[in-house]
Amino acid sequence: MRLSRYFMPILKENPKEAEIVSHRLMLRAGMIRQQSQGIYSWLPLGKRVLDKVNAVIREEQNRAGAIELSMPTLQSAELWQESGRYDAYGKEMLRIKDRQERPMLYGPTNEEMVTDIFRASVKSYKDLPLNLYHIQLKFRDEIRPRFGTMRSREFMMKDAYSFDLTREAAEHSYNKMFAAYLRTFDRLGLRAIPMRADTGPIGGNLSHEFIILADTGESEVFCHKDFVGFDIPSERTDFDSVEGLQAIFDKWTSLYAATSEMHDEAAFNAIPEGERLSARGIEVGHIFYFGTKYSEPMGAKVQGPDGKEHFVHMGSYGIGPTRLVPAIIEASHDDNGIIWPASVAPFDVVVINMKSGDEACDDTCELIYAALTKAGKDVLYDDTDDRAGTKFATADLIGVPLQIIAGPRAVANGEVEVKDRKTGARETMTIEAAINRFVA
Ligand code: 5CA
Repeated sequence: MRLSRYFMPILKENPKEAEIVSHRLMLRAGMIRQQSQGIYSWLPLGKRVLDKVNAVIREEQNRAGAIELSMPTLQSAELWQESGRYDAYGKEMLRIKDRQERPMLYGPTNEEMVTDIFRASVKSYKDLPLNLYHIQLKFRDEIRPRFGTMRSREFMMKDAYSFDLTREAAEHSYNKMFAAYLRTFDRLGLRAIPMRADTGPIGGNLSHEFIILADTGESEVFCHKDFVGFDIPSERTDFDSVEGLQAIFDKWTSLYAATSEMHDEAAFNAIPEGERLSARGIEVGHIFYFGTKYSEPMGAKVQGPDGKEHFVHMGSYGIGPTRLVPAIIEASHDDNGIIWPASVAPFDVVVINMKSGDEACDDTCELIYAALTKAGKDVLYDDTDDRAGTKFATADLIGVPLQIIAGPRAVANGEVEVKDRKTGARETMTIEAAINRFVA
């Protein structure tokens, strides 16, 4: 991508409305734009990051055996009357009428709709377990939308829904998502700690929130310090192994960890003082087991091996991609801007032409840009007429992990500089070596 032809509206000034660093940096880097309160457009740079976050989420959901589909944002009120949640959900739900005056709503979550899909087609225990997910916009009319896309009214959610014949089988499904979440957040460069949590309007009695520790987090959390060093389930994890996944779950729930709603002061104080962690956190994922809460009122049942009909045991599993993007920034930035982990960086590398119009600089940059693009890298080429200082500041602000800097003096020697955004380390090397570093 040539920056001269891209759309990346950088802000020079710090936006006054932004209270936390991620919101400030997302606005300054031209990633998002607020359209009305708590409703955002994702501009091209932000969209690239969001897509990469979703790609990681998708890979790990698929690895754990979940199957992707796509459900609509608008739902009919009838489904929610069946489950009994239409009235219970309250003002957070945006209620709409169509031209026939039929009550509709903009989905805040999809338990009812997915249960409807399930009951229409699945009739036998032989088709279980089943886990269906989508990555879709949701709307919740939050009382206090704030911090940009961290808590917005329209937001994106990956929501998965599992169906099993028995409670035991449903617990295995729960453990699959539990392990998949640990892997997902780790690949996004985050350390997420599963904490016992309140189930709120989703319901049920088994639930964990996945929390990133951050001073700007909205939740108050309490846990054992050792979580910070726990091993993440490997790529070779066998998601069909009941014992293997139970062992992961048991390990990760063996120490105290709870959000303030579930906090047990006595249990926390039983931890030796130096090993207690009382901090603030960002909830990036939330998983629930709620048994037959939806399957019973909505009649979602299958024939079991005993020939009888059984209401299915269900769970639901949410991740907030549009919250994860600012959460990653909260965890990874410095005074100059964002520092993206490679897994979600909008571009792999930015090529900075320090003197656009200078023939040698132009030729060198074009050569590198073409070679890296051909090698399948996402390359941003800063070919604008801006001053070198402005280009450096922009590259640092948008947080691309590596920069290739081509200035007249180095280029005259057949060399360029490669800068690591995170460490600031710079290395001068031949043009060929710079290309090989990315292609190899
Ligand atoms: N149906 C269940 C799980 S699929 C559910 O709705 N769970 S939830 O309410 O906990 O939301 C799941 C995730 O969505 C949260 O962990 C959070 O990451 C994200 N999320 C929820 N509300 C918002 C919001 N207002 N803005 C941004 N992200 C949100």
